[in-house]
Amino acid sequence: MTFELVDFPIHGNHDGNLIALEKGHGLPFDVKRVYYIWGTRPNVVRGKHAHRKLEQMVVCVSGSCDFILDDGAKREMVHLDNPSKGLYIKHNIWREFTNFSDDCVIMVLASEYYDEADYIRDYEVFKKEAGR
Ligand code: T46
Repeated sequence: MTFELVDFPIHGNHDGNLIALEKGHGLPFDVKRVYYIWGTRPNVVRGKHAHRKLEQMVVCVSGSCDFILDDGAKREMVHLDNPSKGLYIKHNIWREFTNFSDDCVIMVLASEYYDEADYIRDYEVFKKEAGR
């Protein structure tokens, strides 16, 4: 399965915590785009697509949610509830995410600019392209 849960080093002291991400230090790619998601109702299921090229680092900076990741052969669920952990999702992985807490804020660092042509929104097409 081409995803990884990454532990970020925390620069913490009595004032609180800080995490810095740089290419090669927590981030495996150059960041071209950042977006964040909040205010999603608990039972909504977002995602339901894969990407042909895009790689992303997903950080749940507040609250919690569940990511379901699927490589066409196997499905795994990852619970995100810690801003010091990043979910690194490579290309060709079907993702769905749901079970949002009221205070859930997800920040996503992306390796490419937004491009609708990079999305695979049909599960059968995804499986075919992934060779499954
Ligand atoms: C992903 C998961 C984790 C833009 O205009 N620019 C952007 O950079 C993005 C990401 C979205 N949009 C527009 C496209 C749609 O009209 O925002 C709207 C919502 O996007 P979408 O339905 O794709 O959102 P999610 O939450 O299902 O998926 C997003 C990312 O699109 C996707 O790459 O992996 O978050």
